[in-house]
Amino acid sequence: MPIPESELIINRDGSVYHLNLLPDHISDTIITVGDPERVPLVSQHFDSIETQIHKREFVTHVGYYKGKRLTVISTGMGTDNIDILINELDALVNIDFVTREARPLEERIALRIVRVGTSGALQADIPIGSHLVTEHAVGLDSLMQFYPLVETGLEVEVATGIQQSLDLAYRPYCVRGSDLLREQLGAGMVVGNTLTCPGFYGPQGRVLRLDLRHPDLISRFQNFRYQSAEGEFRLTNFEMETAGYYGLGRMLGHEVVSLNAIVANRATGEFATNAEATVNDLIVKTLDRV
Ligand code: R1P
Ligand code: URA
Repeated sequence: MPIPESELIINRDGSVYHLNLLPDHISDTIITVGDPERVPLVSQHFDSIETQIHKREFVTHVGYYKGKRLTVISTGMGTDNIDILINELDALVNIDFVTREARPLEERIALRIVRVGTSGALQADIPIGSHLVTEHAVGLDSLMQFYPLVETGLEVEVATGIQQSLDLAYRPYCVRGSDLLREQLGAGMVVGNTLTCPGFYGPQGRVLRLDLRHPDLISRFQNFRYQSAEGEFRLTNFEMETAGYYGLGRMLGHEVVSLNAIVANRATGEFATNAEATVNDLIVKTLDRV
């Protein structure tokens, strides 16, 4: 059955609705960043840039790094944008835009999607300036209320434990990312479990003029532990997209990894004095490894 025009929206030039991209703009490895201004910070390292496209918060540069074709896209903030990003990227490679039919299962294309983002550490032993690769992501956002994500027993138990420790009305979701990409790209990085929050302030325990429902939210996150056969699980860092990437990546069959430049430490109360250098180091490391 062809996918109706209201569901898969194709612009007059044949590009997909929000990303504004054509299938030919998608390389098999895609680097994603939250901040649109970070896209040129990635592509400045390219040998050449063949295409630059911009719509809303989605800025895309396509080019070559040491002979390898790469697409870098900005997403803006939050898992609602990741819903758009991953669904539209998947449509670009796995749906025929003329017939509006999805590829048969055996012909599905698996993308490699690498998030290069900033993040705040939760634990005192993860210093500002470090790079962290996310093993499990825990989503406190509502995106997976709308998809049939299948979680492992360990993932359900971790998520249920976090629900209980925060006294939440709903169960968060927990998803492990690509082991392959974590090993390939994360060598030498802190391996962590990332909490994806539906906000930067209250959901990450920040108080400006509003009090928190749980004044001890940060210490509840810091002290959460889950013992499994694999060892002790603890939460290591905060950001706002990774769980959405991992959940949608799993369901659609794409390899996804989240790399985090640690720019804040919530245990010590510090913020980076040179966040740009930590981010640029992560960009260069990523480009050299993909
Ligand atoms: C908040 O400042 C933003 O920074 C982090 C969070 O996930 C959120 O998007 O990532 P980026 O630096 O990639 O945007
Ligand atoms: N991004 C976040 O979401 N939180 C932080 O503390 C830093 C960057």
